[in-house]
Amino acid sequence: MSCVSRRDIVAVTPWLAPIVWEGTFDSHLIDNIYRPQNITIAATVFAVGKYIRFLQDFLLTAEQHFFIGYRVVYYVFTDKPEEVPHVNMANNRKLNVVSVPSSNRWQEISARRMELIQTLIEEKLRNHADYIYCLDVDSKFHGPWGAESLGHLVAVIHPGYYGGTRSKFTYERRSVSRAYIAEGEGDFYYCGGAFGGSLKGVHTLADTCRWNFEADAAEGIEAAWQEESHLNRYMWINKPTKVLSPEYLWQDFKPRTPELKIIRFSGVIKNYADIRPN
Ligand code: UD2
Repeated sequence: MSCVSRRDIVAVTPWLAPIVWEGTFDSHLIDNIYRPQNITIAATVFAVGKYIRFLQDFLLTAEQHFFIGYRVVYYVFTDKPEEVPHVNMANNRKLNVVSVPSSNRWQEISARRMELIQTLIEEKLRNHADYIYCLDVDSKFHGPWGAESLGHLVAVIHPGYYGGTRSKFTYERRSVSRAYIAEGEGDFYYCGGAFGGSLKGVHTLADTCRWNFEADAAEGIEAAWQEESHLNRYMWINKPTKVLSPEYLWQDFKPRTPELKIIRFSGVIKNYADIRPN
């Protein structure tokens, strides 16, 4: 058994959900549970406008590290289907392209993801996938991300806030927004760049966040961090059944801290002025 105990991190939430860190699980044992179930994992990734440039590295590295040995179907949402790179994939893995309109506001691109994920689950995934992970494209895999991450509702602790105090979390603080979290409330600050779970778990999340986002928009309100704010509100009310440590979404510009024995997935350094539509 490759599992060792860790004393330097917290590995369980107060509502008794595991917090997954390297050294807290035995991947061989977990694979023995999930491989016989013949599950399919869907992965969504948005590559709209200039973000198409990140897709090749995302896919190449996912093919080295993301659910290796499992059936994986990528859904790439893009306004540039002709620029989707060809990446060789194992037999049990494939890629589908979904065309979406271009947008002049980056906030809208990131925010519409919930609606598109909801529709994808309703129209394409039911009976075709068991779990779904929704990932930022401006990122690369560096280490294994596998079945240890599976759960009904899975959130990733944002790398910028895992050590900090709750008062510093950038939750939406205006009570007029449906993403509102009051001072003194909230558990972790989760990232919008990676989340997932069972189809049912993610469908309810996407549906709720979309509804709240649109109801806010109808009143002229945009939450501080768009869908990330709505996701944080959702995860506070509906506790995730599994929480992934920042190993599952680090940021390349951040110096690695001692708790981090491995980086599995991480956001690349980017120049916002260069890649966002405005
Ligand atoms: C944070 C979140 C991101 C999202 C955003 C709030 C992390 C690490 N990142 O990142 O997930 O919650 O805040 O809105 O948690 N995209 C395009 N084209 C664009 C703009 C965005 O395809 O022109 C897609 C793309 O998949 C990208 C994602 O939207 O990865 C998020 O946008 P971002 O990376 O610019 O957001 P960022 O880094 O500020």
